[in-house]
Amino acid sequence: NILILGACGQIGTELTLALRQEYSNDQVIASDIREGGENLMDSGPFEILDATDYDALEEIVAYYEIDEVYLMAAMLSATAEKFPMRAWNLNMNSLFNVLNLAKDKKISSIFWPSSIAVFGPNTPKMNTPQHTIMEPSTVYGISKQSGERWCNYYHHKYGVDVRSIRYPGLISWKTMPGGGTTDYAVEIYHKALSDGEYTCFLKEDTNLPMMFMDDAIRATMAIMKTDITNIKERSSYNLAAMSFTPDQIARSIKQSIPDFTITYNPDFRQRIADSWPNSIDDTEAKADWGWKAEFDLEKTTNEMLRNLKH
Ligand code: VAH
Repeated sequence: NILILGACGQIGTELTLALRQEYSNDQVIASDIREGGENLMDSGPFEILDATDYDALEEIVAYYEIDEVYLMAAMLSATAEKFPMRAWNLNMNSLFNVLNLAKDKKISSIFWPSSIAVFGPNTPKMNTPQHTIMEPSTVYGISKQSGERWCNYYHHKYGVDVRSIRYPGLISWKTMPGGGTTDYAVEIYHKALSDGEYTCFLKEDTNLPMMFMDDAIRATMAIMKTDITNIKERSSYNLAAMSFTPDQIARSIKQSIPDFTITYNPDFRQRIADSWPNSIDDTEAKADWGWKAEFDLEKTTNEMLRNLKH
């Protein structure tokens, strides 16, 4: 059976629903520190669970006979800057809990999300390669870079089958994101429909790697399904779909909502965004497990506005 930690989050919600489509509802146990939306709660087993509580986690793994864990619980980049020690505790101790369950053969495989946040100000910004300098300047980025090192260590030392993807900024409509720097790219669609205008907390030319959630979910399920011999990167895989600036996403929205206006009022998140790459080279994900993105900015905007209109 499958257990998702952080099932109420931006990725966790859609991942749970997608896995319940793929497998049977009762095989996919959702858990989070708090309850989620009814579509999540009504579609299968749910447990209130603190991912940093090893004993509680071990009990749920035994009770539901879990063999695969998706660890989607984390504190994201903006919030982590406000609460560094809480972010480190959540992001790292939840990872140690699942890695140690696998080391002790209590579960058989793990998915753990990394992020483009592992890259820092002196990482090459264009077509950032899989292997390059990584000096993250955010708490979140430090936790993700350290998490990658631990995943790689547990695989090579204990044979743990942990697989990981460096997600770009993710755009989705089913659940609001929580505390990320790329959240502007979700908020802008909601505000365009509700207010016809949006004040963006990043500068208009801030070019960031982004991905529509359907692509991210498909990649996550693909990497977990592919034959273990295809997984060559045991830190985390670069993954790419598109890159755009606030100005470009605003223009794509104006195609459907001509009167939409955007203004810019950069805040502390600008410095976080400026430390990240502009675009990502995902040659290895393409070569090792056949990755191919399907959503560009135009398709993303159409999907977001179509689904948010109701
Ligand atoms: C964040 N959405 O903004 C996350 C993600 C690359 C960005 O890690 O923190």
